[in-house]
Amino acid sequence: MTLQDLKIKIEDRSAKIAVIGLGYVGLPVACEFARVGFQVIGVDIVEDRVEKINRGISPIEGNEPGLDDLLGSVIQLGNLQASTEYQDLSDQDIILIDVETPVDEDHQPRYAALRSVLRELGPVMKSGALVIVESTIAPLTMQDLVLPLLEESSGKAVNQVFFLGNCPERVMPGKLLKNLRTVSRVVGGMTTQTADTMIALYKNVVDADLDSSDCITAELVKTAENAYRDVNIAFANEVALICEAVGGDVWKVRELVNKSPSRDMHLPGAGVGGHCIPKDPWLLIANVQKDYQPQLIPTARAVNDSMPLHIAELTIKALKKVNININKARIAVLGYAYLENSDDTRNSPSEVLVSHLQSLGVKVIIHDPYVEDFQGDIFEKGRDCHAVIVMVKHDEYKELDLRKLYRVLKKPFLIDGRNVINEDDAIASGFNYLVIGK
Ligand code: SAJ
Repeated sequence: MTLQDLKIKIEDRSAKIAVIGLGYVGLPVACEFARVGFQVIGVDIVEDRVEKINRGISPIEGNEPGLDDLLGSVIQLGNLQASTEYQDLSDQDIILIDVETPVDEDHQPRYAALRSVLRELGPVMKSGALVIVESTIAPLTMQDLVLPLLEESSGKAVNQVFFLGNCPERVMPGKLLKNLRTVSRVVGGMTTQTADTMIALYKNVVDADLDSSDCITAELVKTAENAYRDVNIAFANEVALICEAVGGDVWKVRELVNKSPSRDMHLPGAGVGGHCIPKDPWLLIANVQKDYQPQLIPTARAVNDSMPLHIAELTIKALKKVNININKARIAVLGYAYLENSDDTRNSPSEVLVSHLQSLGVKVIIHDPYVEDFQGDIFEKGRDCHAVIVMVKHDEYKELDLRKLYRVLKKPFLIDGRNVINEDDAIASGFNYLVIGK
């Protein structure tokens, strides 16, 4: 089948779609194409996940508005079914790949999942199929890894017997479906005709710009947009550290800096977590080391990764002033998720803080209203603590009853890593209050 034939099948929605990887990206994508009338087969290696999905039950934790109902209805409709078998993809015209693309300890991309998908897919993929990688990948991955691996495993030639492109996802936990529908996408095709066909596909589910491009541009945009955010957060964090050193107030400084035109100083804080921002900057620079030594991006990562340890330092110094030995201290950490009002703890700065404090012999008690293991009564958790550290700006912490908290603590130290607590209230309630950047 030619791309022209495929485009016609897309337009009358008779094209058959497969989604490989039914996680927080793949599952909503599969549901969306099924919702608009395509026949979709989802493939995932986790048996339990496949079984749940076929029963119309979403395996995704956290609150994803609309997803549970949508999944139930497309399963009911029969437009979506999940399987663990690649063989079930052999008749699919379009194959979307949404598997994890993490980086490991030395910040190198780990493409084990992507490689195994390409190895399994090649032999079963039909002629004329269009394969689209939606996972975030380092620039040059399409050209140097995906294309050769797929040609080798399928024995088919790209742009002749199968077609290839990448369209990086731009979803955010907590609003997966909303983002999928309303955020623009860069559509990278190995050829412009491939990109056009991809746009015809995505037009069915995306109500935003679909920017036709080539594969390397799509790889660069996705990783650069997240590196942009990481560098900006690092800048805010460095200004906060400078303010602490010279006796400034970064919150006042930030407010006034942002009054000057085209400034957008981000929020300083206790660190940068999540599944995108800490990872994508490393993907952006992964394949350039031999030609150019990036400095700003790795340094920004180091600044952001140092913030949880800086919070620990502030706490240790405060307790030392009143002769409390850190290895005798009992400290409550408020917030374990990486992001406010979320239960997602991936790469959480709190994880770094807690293990560092525990390595110093501190007794750490964790509270987080969204994370199952750490829910419970804040005041019970705070009882007899020498200090409380706020690491996440969960809404609940904004209305904390400070007088009540003061009464249960052994020592009234309050270290605020996100500028959540009102300083005047904290001081009026008797706290020794410290906020990052001041
Ligand atoms: N953070 C700061 N200061 C800031 C902003 C964030 O310290 O000014 C911290 C947060 O506390 C968190 C981490 O950075 O620990 C990441 O926060 P985030 O707001 O960037 O949220 P994410 O990780 O969900 O990022 C997603 C990304 N979306 C996609 O990859 C599709 C990112 O591209 C978006 O820019 C971001 O959401 C967003 O705009 O909310």
